[in-house]
Amino acid sequence: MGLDEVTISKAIIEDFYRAFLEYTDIDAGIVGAGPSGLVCAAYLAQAGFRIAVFERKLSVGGGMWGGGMMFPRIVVQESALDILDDFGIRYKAYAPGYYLANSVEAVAKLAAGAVSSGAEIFNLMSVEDVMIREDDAVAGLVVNWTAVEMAGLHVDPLSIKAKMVVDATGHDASVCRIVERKVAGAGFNEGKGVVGEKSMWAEAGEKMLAATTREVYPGLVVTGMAANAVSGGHRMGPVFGGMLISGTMAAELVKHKLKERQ
Ligand code: 48F
Repeated sequence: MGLDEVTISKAIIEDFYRAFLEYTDIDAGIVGAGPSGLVCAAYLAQAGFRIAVFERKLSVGGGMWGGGMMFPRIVVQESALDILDDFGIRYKAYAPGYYLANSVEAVAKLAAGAVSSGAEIFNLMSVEDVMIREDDAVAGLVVNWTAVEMAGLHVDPLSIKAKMVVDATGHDASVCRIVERKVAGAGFNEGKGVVGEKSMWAEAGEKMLAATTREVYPGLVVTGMAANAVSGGHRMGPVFGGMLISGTMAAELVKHKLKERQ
């Protein structure tokens, strides 16, 4: 049988539009497909929720791809090994309490885990705004093609209704910054706004994540480095246990909120 280019085009267009339509009304929208966002998406989708991940870049994985200074290795602490096991990511012991994994394998398996659990990843899409409703809660995301943003084209975005939103945008904490900027007098983050992250201190940053991963505004949970950036936690460099655990915690918080509303 021959190959027909129009059939190939139709297959791609039809299936993508079906998915895009299906995900205009979701349980949770995860912004950012770095490690914390992917883990969060995978566990929520596994629990049966309709989950979409919006990633600005062509590639998923955020800051995990590049390992440490482009050496494609990451360090993971013992406390997060069960998450590596869940995703089938291999690791080896390096020193007591320190484990090593290949960053390319880790990203590939986190993404595969999220997708095969049922989450839909929309790459090349940037979240440029949120929807806030009368009850002063985040009620959705406003998205556009990253190419539109990069080219500075004047093209209006489209909106996605989401019961919960997760800011997993890393150091930028970009969703939280949008809420801070646009919701006048919202008292965002207990009135402090986005504090910004502090300098490198892996241990302190890791400890803070347990407290900084939280619902910072009604309907908006923050995870990963974005969580520390919002609350003034330290950056941590290429040690990823905290990011993975924070993604798990965010998934639990979102699950709890969604179940309350059922
Ligand atoms: O930065 P990123 O990997 O966030 P993370 O999950 O992990 C942080 C670590 O990679 C590392 C670290 C470990 O100690 O410090 O930095 O917290 O992934 C964030 C993703 O969000 C995307 C961005 O392209 C990246 O892939 N992103 C950021 N802003 C937007 C966005 C936006 N407005 N819309 C869509 N995607």
